[in-house]
Amino acid sequence: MKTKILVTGALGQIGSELVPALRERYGADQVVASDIRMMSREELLRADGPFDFLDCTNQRQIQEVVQRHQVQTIYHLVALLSAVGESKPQVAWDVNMGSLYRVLEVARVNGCAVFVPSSIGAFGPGTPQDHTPQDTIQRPSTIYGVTKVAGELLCDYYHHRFDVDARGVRFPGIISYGAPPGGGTTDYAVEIFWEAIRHRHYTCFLKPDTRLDMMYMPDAVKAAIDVMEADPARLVHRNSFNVTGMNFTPRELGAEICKHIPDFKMEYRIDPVRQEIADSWPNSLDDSAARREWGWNPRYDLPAMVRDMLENLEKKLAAEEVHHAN
Ligand code: AKB
Repeated sequence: MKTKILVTGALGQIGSELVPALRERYGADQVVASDIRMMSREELLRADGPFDFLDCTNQRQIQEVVQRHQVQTIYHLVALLSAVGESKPQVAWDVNMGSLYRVLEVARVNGCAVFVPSSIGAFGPGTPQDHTPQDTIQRPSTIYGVTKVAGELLCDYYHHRFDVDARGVRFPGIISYGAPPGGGTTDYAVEIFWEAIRHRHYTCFLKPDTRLDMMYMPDAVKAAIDVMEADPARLVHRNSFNVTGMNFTPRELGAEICKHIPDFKMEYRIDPVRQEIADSWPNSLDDSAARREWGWNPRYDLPAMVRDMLENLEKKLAAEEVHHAN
């Protein structure tokens, strides 16, 4: 991979963990973090490399940052997620498609490679629900999904038409203890850990048997790096590869947490909007194309993820309490 890297949406759930991983791998100065939000004092203190304010719907700003830092690869993480997208579809289109189009244009002019995350949201009610194949029906029913399918196609177009090295993966729900996700349908699988540790109780907005694929953040970061480092000669697909780490329902996740916190209790108050979105997504993905074409091999299953999440989140919350007490 060309290693002068720009990450957009760097302060979000994925960006805040991808940036440190890229910096560790390629060098702190090689990775420019950017976001439309300015960093807080704590974030500034923790930052160990360059940061730029960047509104990705403004092509001139992207061009200026890419030129100033001589960027060769762009990780474009800016996007509104599925549930928040449904509450403001026009904004979701403007942000998700407007920013992607402008990033691809800047990449075309400057010869950059581009990573773009797609999602299980790129599938819809007409897609085969179990072991969803790499190449299949994609007729999503959310604006988020529409932008993800259109984004996959646009990335392929820029590759065929302009030789832009655009690659991506279809992420399932991502679980992490760093920056929280915002406005996703799979967010329950993150919130549940905070509530389990703090209150021994979680009210879930999806039905107990809603089965979805998920992935622990270290595997998501690994996927984003590995697909960009993959030998292009081996890639039959590009935008975007099915990837998955594990598969569970809210009930199964709750039962796994109970093994560590025996008095943990769950109840259910269904959010009809997010339930309908989840029901339109696959139960499980077939990620064999990613395994075959670039060696995708996740490290965390459900028990390993739950153990690691609880251990690290307990430490993080304890450290925050000490910090607030001082
Ligand atoms: C969401 O729930 O919207 C995202 C996703 C699966 O793309 N986490």
